[in-house]
Amino acid sequence: MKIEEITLYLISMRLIRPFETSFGKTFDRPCILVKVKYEDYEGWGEVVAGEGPWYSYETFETAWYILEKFAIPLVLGKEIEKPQEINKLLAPIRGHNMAKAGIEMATWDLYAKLRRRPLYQVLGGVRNKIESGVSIGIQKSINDLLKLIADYLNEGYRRIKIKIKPRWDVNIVKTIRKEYPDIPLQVDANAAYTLNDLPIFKQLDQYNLLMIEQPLSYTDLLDHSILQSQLKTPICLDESIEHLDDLKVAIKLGSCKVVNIKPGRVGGHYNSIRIHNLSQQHDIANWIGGMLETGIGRAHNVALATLPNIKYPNDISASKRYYKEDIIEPPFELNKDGTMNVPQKDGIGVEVLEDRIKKYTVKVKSFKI
Ligand code: OSB
Ligand code: MG
Repeated sequence: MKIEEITLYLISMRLIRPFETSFGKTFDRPCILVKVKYEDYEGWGEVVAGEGPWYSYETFETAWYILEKFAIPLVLGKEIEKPQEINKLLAPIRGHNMAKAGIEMATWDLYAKLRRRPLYQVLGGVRNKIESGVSIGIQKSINDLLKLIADYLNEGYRRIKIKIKPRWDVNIVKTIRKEYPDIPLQVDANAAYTLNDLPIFKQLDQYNLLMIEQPLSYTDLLDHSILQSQLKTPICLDESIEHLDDLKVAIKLGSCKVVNIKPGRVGGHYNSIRIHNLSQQHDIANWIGGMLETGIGRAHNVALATLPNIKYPNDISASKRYYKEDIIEPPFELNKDGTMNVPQKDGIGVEVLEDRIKKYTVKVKSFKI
């Protein structure tokens, strides 16, 4: 196959509820959608870079620039047999994984549609339902947080993750545990602490948390290994693992026991699978993280969540937990038991609603051979 045309759409989606983490608050989710075409087939991908360089250095504007100026010229019109080859074509570009992942994942969707198979099977998935958890941002008050937790548990979500930051941590967890001694609960610090905060982690360690996600700096695998050696709660790395090489170091140092995989963060499905496989060989459990994706990115995440070493509920929630209307049909819904069905149609398995995309489009550009 050959990518004959690529279209980029910059869209902006209003979140049902602003999402606050230790690095800031998001009201509107900007995102770039990528459509690739070959003959009568199309594949869709999503670039998860946000408004500012907070979660990673990429933003939707740097991603657009890298795509238009460097990535698209490297792939357009090249004969490829498998989507893995997109990785090689894009290798001259250092970093910018989210920009690369947009094209790479769209190519996987295209490839699966050409082969007339659902994406999850092409990726090596082994289940047709996945487990859903929910990630709850920092709230105005602990009461607001408790109310949201009650609602989400009612809907069936299998695990609650809360965002923490200095002074919104031990007390919050303590209060939640008073009300819910046994629910699967985890915290995500988005790199807001240092080793000087060891006493805070020692306290968090007493609350039977499923894991503590990205407590320390996004570049510091060494300090994570020191922290992990002092805690019984597993550390889960998110921001720190951008490459397979990061995982190799983390394994050698003992920096974590769990790795969340976000295909955008690591450059797409192929790198996600490689990180998954190396994790599996070293008894590091995986689950799939989220970046407040639209239905397109969500469909890709659902497909990845069917891989065998996915051992915890994922940050893959129902469409309506994020957006009033999704840009795909049918929207992703939660089963009463907290699982989500994996689409069984070809490719990402959901219909992309181009009319709806138009409604949210800020900018669009097509590139042809
Ligand atoms: O660290 O997991 C994170 C959203 C934006 C940026 C970083 C993170 C998140 C989430 C949201 O936790 C998970 C979701 O999409 O439901
Ligand atoms: Mg995280």
